[in-house]
Amino acid sequence: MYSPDDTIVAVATPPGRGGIGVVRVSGPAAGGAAAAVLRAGGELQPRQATLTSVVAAAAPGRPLDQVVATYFPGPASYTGEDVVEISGHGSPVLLRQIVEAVVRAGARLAEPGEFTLRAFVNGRMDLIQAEAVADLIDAVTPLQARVAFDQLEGTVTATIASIDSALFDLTARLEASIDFPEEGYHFTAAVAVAAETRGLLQRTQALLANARSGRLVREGRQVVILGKPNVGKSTLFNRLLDAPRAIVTDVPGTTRDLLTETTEIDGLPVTLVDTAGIRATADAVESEGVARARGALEVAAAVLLVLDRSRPLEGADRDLLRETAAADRVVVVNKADRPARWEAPDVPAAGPCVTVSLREANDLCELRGALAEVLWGDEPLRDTPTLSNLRHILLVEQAAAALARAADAADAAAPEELILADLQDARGALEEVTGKRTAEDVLQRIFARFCIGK
Ligand SMILES: Nc1nc2c(ncn2[C@@H]2O[C@H](COP(=O)(O)OP(=O)(O)OP(=O)(O)O)[C@@H](O)[C@H]2O)c(=O)[nH]1
Ligand SMILES: [Mg+2]
Repeated sequence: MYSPDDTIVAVATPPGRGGIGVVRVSGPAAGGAAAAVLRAGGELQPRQATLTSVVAAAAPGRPLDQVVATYFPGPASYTGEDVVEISGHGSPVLLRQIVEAVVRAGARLAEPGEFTLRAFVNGRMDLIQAEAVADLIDAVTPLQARVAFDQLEGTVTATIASIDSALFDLTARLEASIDFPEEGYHFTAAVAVAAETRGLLQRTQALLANARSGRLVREGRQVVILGKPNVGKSTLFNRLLDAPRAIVTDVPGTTRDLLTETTEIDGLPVTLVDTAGIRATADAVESEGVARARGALEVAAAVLLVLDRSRPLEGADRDLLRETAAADRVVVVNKADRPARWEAPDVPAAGPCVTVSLREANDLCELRGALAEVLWGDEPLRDTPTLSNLRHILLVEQAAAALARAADAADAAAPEELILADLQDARGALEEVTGKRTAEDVLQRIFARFCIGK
């Protein structure tokens, strides 16, 4: 990995123009680099915003911009190192010049996620919290942000750390028993080991109990909109997104490709996929679109099947009803503003069926409700789930399995070595969650998800 001796710099605010833009500098030479580019007239006072100007190394006489600079001395900074934040006007050109000036003063450009990586390496946060930073920044719903923030605050960290330290204690006693065999279970009795292990297993399982809803909050669900051409799929897509994202025309076969957008339903992220109307066609582009629509059905969590009530129900509609019968599905009977050619009960459809007019201004409450019901039913989403990241969930599951094995072994009064091996597996898995022992390639993969400046 990168050397911690380097001092790194990057623009920390998003690309584009804004009221302000922040350049972040971190590392042993942060203070020196800042002094070289700022005209602060003396050292920056720790944690005090200083109004000053920034100059380019090439032309020290002419300020580039007026800025506010703040110095956070390590170790009590975001990265644990000396950090200087320079807030200038949010112009990409200016911010680039400030970064350049800092680089000339001895820093190098930061890699993606390197500030947070350093915070992790310096023990300012564990891996759960570092990953929560990325989740918090990426959150698209308030619930996602809340779950991520809870993790950043250390809820999961604290639970795992306390299970891990109890495990450490238990393994230490078992190791002592092994080291002094003549004493037998002197340091800890087999029944006590079994009871303690079951207690830890329970706590681990409690952590997993709402992981399903945690994953749901973090990852959301994909919903594919299917139907014959011209039934109003793209109209539905736009209505649910509240934006005219897809082209809507009265020409059947308007949509050719898959369109994907994320929205929220009930505070949870839903990725909607608009598709080409399904029909047999000689047009090469359209038939590729139809193939993609069918492909989308295979990966989606649920289907919105749109039917047009103002036209007779055809074989193609019935085929689609049959093809999607096994899926989690809401049948949307559209164009209710026009004379009906058939009624909803004529549809041999299992599951919810909602009659609407997507063209009229209505709130789609019933449809959203039916979709929410199909997607997460009575999943308890109102309590903030703790685990949400699949990497964490899989490792905690591994720990739970190892604890269960250890408890069974202890029940059967198996040799201490066997029990110990399982307990150590459990510890290994838990410590991989927090990053206490995590392979470098795993770290690299995690931090590659970040943008530069985070
Ligand atoms: N009267 C009426 N027309 C509607 C309604 N919903 C959609 N339409 C019209 O139906 C036509 C087709 O709508 P689209 O949303 O493009 O249909 P689609 O299913 O995406 O069509 P393709 O992309 O061709 O498969 C457009 O002219 C819409 O304005 C409705 O509730 N009532
Ligand atoms: Mg369309």
